[in-house]
Amino acid sequence: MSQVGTTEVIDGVGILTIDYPPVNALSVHTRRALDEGFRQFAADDDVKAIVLICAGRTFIAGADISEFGKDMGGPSLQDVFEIIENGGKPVVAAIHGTALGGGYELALICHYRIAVPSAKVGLPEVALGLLPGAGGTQRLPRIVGIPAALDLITGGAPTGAQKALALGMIDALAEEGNLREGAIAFAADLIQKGGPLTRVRDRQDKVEPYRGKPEIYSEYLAKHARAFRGFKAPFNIVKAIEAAAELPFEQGIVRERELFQELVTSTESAAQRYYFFAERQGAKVPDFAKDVQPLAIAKVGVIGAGTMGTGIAMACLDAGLSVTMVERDEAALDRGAATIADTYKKQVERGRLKPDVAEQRLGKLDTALFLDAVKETDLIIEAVFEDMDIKEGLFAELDLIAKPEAIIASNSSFLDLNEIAAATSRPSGVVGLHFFSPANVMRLLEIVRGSATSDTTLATALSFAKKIAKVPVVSGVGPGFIANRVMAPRSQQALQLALQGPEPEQIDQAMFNFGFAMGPFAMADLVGLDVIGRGSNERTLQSDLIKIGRLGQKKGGGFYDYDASRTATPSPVASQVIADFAAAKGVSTKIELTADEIVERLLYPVVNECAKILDEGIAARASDIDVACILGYGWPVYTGGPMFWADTVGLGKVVEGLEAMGIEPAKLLKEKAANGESFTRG
Ligand code: 3H9
Repeated sequence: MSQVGTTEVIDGVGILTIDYPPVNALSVHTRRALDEGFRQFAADDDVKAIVLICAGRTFIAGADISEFGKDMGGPSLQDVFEIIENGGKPVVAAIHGTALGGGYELALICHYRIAVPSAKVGLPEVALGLLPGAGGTQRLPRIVGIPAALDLITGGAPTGAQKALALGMIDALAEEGNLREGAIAFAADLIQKGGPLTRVRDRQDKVEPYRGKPEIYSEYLAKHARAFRGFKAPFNIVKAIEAAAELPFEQGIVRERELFQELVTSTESAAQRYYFFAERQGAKVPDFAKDVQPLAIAKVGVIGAGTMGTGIAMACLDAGLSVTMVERDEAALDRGAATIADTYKKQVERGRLKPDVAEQRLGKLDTALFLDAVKETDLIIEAVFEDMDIKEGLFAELDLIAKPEAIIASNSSFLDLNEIAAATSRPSGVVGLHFFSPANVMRLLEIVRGSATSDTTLATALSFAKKIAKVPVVSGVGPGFIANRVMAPRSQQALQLALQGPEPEQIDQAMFNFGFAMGPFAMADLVGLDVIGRGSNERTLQSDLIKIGRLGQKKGGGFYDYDASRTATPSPVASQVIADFAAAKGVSTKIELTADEIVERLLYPVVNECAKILDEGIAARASDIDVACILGYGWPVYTGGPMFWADTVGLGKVVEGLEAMGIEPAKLLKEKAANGESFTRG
């Protein structure tokens, strides 16, 4: 027996324990251990029933994602499934942690599933641009029916044990902490009862009512058109589930296999699998001592009760932390506190939050008008007006008030963190925590590492990010840090292009088609032209629009005209302002571009900025930039982010495109293109 699997027999129950850290993924080693274990039990006449259980933090969390696209070797999943399903002995999957993807598909092959109440089960392959390719699309509908299977598999979210029991996804609950005993007792009971074995594949009752109803699938796709846009996997998932209703099981499996194969070889899935690991890389800082212990954070001080301050406060409250929110202006403080209370109230009304949990969270919020109130907090996050003098003054004050070991963080989105830190006597305890708005919703947290930020401070910032369920990306100090800096050229290029002929709606449409939720002009109108242009005295296209009261959606017009329900239509007034501005700037060349050319004009310069930021060491890895753009700017995940996308396009082509636009390609970009290298592959 390999080290990954151990077997033992207790009173006729064979117990196979899989131990392959960290998540017992179905690697070649795990498959081998399963194959050997089940063969051994099949040959052992003393074994009348089998329990499959896992050691460590979780049941099998799926296929080994790092194996896709490689020669897998060893027994296939199909081989393993065959001996479990048709081995003639009842098999009970004993689930703790998360039984996901291939792990839950394996549990579906077993004749019974028992789980502890804290366990979760599900088929999350859609997030990797895949579909469950080991029978999940054929077996789950046979348990839960077609409509539920559509939601569960295209949504991908894991289902908690209680709900899973109600849906039939598991058969029984074991006592928390007593899974092994519970599963053995369950198996012993099966031996006693005897009787024929039930296989999920043979069940028809849940799919029969949906047979011959193709409209179910077309209506489902139409209903979710917005969410599925640009992705490949949801469409193949729907086709596979339709096959579960329409085809005999064996043929359904063949169809699933074809549809899986299409996905696993697609660029979209490669991008999404890359992104899975990229997200987890962010917390691993390359030049950083591994054994540094983070400080404990229980109480957080938030300075500023504006949009950012209240969002940050809620992100902390949501994670069970105590928050003291300070604002010098009483009315602003009251407004901020009311916003928080109101947000929780709405979440309760929508059934997203239990009333007692909302109350607990609000119970952990203190408000104060004086900075002194944060003197006991472990972490202080400043979210005041973006002005260096104000920040320096505040940090000098906080330095005197805060506990010596407290960490003081700035939420500034572009100011120099080293300068801010220098206003204190403890620059090693100062770090940037750049949240994206709304801070309680957006998952990205840029952690800005100043030149004096200590490893302990950085480790604490990283563990704080995990605590509040954010994805951290560490950035060096530089204007705009990572996401804002690399995405800035997209807007600049859009504004320039608009002077040369293409209308804002044509440019926005090209960005929408690429996969962004909206283009730069629609985005500017949403945020407000006055907010975007703040701090600049130059004459710009935006300042010309502002001058005539076109501040964006809130004023009924910006780059677009808006009706009362804020629906946008192209604006002849804005077009005239653009034409006048172009004339004033002496731009007379008029060009016509295709949507693809617009994408190149707007996004190649983004790639160029990414290369610069990587070369400067502001970002440690190309994947960190991709994560920042995907989570901070809604860059479509199925393209993998700007760096992965540039590799897909070909760096030589990007260099040529930039040169044709009269933009000097970054040194690193040119080098990589010349050497045939990539940013993200291999
Ligand atoms: C599939 O099953 C296809 C099938 O239909 C079969 C087709 C034939 N593989 O997230 P964490 C690593 S597709 C390889 O930080 P947590 C992860 O990279 C798969 N590695 O922990 C990390 O490594 P490191 C369907 C994996 O406690 C470490 O484990 N399954 C895999 O926050 C810890 O991960 C999924 O999509 C994997 N499958 O969350 C589930 N999973 O320490 C994907 C994890 O070096 N996994 N790693 O950075 C998850 O959702 C979470 O990892 C889980 C644990 C909830 C399990």
